[in-house]
Amino acid sequence: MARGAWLCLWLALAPCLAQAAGFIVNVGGAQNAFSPQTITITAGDTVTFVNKGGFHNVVADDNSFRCARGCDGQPNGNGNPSNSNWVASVTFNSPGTIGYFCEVHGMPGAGMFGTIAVQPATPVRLQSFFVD
Ligand SMILES: [Cu+2]
Repeated sequence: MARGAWLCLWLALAPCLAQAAGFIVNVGGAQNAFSPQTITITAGDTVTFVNKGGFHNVVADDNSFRCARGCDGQPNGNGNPSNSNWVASVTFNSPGTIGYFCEVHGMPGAGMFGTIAVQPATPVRLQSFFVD
C-alpha cells in the first residue's frame, strides 16, 4: 500500500483529536444569579460568561480568574464589577471542580455563585487498519 494513503488516513482522523467545546453562562439579568448555575465541561473547554444585566463580575473561589470587562491579568482586562454588557471567556485546562461567585452579590458557595466541573479529557484511541 502506498505510503500516501496512510498519510490521508491520518489526516482524516486529525480533526477529531482536539474538539474543544464552548459553553455559555449567563450572568445576572432578571435575577442576581448565574445560569446555568452548575455546568460540566471537559478539560480544554472554554466557558463564556455573558452579563445579561446588573452590576456583576465573576471570580474564582481559588482566584484563578477574576473577570468582567475582560479578566485581570489580560491586556486591558478589568475584573472589577461592571454593569456594561460584558462578555468574558475562561478556558479550563485542568480537571477539577471550580467554584466561582460575583463579588457584589455572592461569596464562595453562597448567594450569586456557580460551579464548573471540569472532567478529564477522554483519551483518544487511534485505530490502524489496512485498506485493500
Ligand atoms: Cu452580581
